[in-house]
Amino acid sequence: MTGTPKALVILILMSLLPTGVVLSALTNSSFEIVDVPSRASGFDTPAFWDIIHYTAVKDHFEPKDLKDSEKNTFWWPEVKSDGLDAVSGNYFVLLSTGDLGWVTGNSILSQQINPAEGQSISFNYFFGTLDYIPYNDYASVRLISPTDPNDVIDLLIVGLDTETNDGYENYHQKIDVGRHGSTEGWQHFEYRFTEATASEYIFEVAVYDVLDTIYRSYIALDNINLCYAPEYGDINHDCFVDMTDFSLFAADWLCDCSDPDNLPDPNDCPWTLDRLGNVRTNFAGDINNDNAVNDTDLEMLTEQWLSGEKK
Ligand SMILES: [Ca+2]
Ligand SMILES: [Ca+2]
Ligand SMILES: [Ca+2]
Ligand SMILES: [Ca+2]
Repeated sequence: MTGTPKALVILILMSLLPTGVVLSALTNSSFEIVDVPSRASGFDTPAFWDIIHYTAVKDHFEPKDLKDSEKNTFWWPEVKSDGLDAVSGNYFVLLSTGDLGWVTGNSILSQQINPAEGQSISFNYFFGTLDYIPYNDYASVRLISPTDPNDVIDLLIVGLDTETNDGYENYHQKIDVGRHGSTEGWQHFEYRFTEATASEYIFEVAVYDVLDTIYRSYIALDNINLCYAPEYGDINHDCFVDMTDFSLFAADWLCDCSDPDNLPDPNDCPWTLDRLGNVRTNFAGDINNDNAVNDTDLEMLTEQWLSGEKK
């Protein structure tokens, strides 16, 4: 494989000039602003959001139920080793089916949005469950018309048996984490509004207990953006392609896991095996998602250079 020298890449990208405009966004979309006073220890609520039950601002998360003896039972890599930290800023929001003690049940977070055609809503999320089949807990992210509760866009559902359940066919993305499973770290979701779908909505995030309330499930969110995002290349998901993205890209330059029989040192190029035994890379620079960071990704990054909406 051949690669473009890094110095040349920097030269190409630096030769372009910045553009971009500031437009509307969600309020407290990175959960850095906390309502005071907090209602209970470890339970600070996010300002500017409507909440039901356990919806707390956190700077770190490790589930209370994950005892040492159980660590091999649960597939929660990342959270097991270091806990979960914020994607942007210092804080993120965590919804739980039962961490408040005096109340168990479904937790919901919502805020009204007014997207324009061509804008997208995107966010980073983590889901983990201590539960198992058939107690198929799940979390959902939906857009609901403020005037007609039946007018809904189902964006994301993540939990147990989400891919086989007949009730979930309208969701744009369905993620099944498996028993005692998780998304194995932060994931990213994006939905772009068309002329037909650009309208006022309630942006709603919820986590649900199913059948009983014994074992908890969690969804965490951070870095929500409503903006004119680039089609691709915005590696840190801040709506603009610039040097921050290039730095992340360059760190993985020429990492290649496309051949499972010839894998690089995981200390040089981050990869792990997922719960099904498949190679799972974490290459920020892999823009076309082919498990390799090479000239193809560089070309894509260059195409989108300084595009999007600078904040
Ligand atoms: Ca944040
Ligand atoms: Ca449960
Ligand atoms: Ca960016
Ligand atoms: Ca690639």
